[in-house]
Amino acid sequence: MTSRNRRTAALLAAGALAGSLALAGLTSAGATSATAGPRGPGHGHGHGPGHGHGAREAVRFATFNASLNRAAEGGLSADLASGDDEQIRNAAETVQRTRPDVLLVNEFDFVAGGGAADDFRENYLEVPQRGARPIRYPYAYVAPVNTGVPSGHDLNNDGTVGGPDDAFGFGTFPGQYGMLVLSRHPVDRSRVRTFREFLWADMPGALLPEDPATGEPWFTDAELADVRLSSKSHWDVPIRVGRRTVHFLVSHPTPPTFDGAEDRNGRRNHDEIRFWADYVASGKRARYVYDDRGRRGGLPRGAAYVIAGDQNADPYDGDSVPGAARQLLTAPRVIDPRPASRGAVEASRTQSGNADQEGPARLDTADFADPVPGNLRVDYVLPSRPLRVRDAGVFWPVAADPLSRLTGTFPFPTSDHRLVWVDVTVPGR
Ligand SMILES: [Ca+2]
Ligand SMILES: [Ca+2]
Ligand SMILES: [Ca+2]
Ligand SMILES: [Ca+2]
Repeated sequence: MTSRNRRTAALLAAGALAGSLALAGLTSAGATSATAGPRGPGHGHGHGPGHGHGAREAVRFATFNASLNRAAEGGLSADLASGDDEQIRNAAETVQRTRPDVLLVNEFDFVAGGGAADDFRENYLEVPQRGARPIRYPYAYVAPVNTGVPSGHDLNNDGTVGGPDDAFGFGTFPGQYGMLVLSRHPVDRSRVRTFREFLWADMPGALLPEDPATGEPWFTDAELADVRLSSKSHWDVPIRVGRRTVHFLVSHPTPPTFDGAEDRNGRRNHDEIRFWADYVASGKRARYVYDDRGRRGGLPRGAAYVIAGDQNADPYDGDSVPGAARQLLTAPRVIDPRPASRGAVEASRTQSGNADQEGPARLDTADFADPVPGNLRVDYVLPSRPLRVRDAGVFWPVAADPLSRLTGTFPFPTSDHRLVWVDVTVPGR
């Protein structure tokens, strides 16, 4: 109740400020569109008065690994409560400048009860950050994740049990690197499906690792009976857009690195990505799938979906299992809008190591260490037919753009990842 009252008060305050800052908001929207191309954020996409019929129908889906994780449990909550954490302000401003309608935030520590999601909205997103217009998300979805949850097994085979590498997903405390969905459209909560406890061994043809020295399975039978596929979680979050439902399929597969020759993380990354490819195929291919309530099967046939998240896999470069990212790019009915930025092209020229890469620099979404792995395309927003793509982009301004202060160079002011957005229209909404 206390939280609800605070929230209402904050909303009223934000509303009062919004009027006086409308001019500043319009000015900055112009600056943003210059960084993201002629049809970038803030242009031809509006919810306020004065926008055309077509523009009002577009829904902006986005993914942003905002690096809102902290080293210790409770750390993020404290920073969210303060309202003046510089990095969180930058993350909030990034969202305010790009204005997604439906947003996945990766690396947002899970806090039971939803207090972190409330504080992020009240104390940051609904507060104007450096002249950017506040943004209000009436709907949020958070749930527990596997990171930092002790498995009770020696999963990394170092001879001892315990620590972040033996958890169901890498993490130093339960919930570290969690996920958050924010939406301006209603979340159909009763129909959300989560796949946190799905067992890796229950995926037919799983790429389960072997010990390269012995050729024996990396995991014991007892471990395989417990080892979960999802390093955080996989959520099917139905979003109601008018009369239609769009399934927002979100996850954050483990990085393929930080392992050994057995490549247990690379293999898990591949299969975490494969999960959605099978799920959207529906029918026979998805028959093995079960959710955390025991319900079997994949997406309803023909349903509209948007896959979103940091997949930790580039179609061309980096350490992921070959073909891992392509599983999504070639999924049934998927559309790859190939979101791009000029900032990524500029970064590939000014940083070492990217010249030898195969993938087009303009599609990069993360500014990783150079020369290895270099900058990669790892963050995806992939809509499906019957949705229609209107526009897409990556928020990565060139250095000459004042908003490049939000993306920056290492050590990053906000995150090593960039926000990726796609505008779609929903037929028959
Ligand atoms: Ca261990
Ligand atoms: Ca590996
Ligand atoms: Ca880099
Ligand atoms: Ca690249």
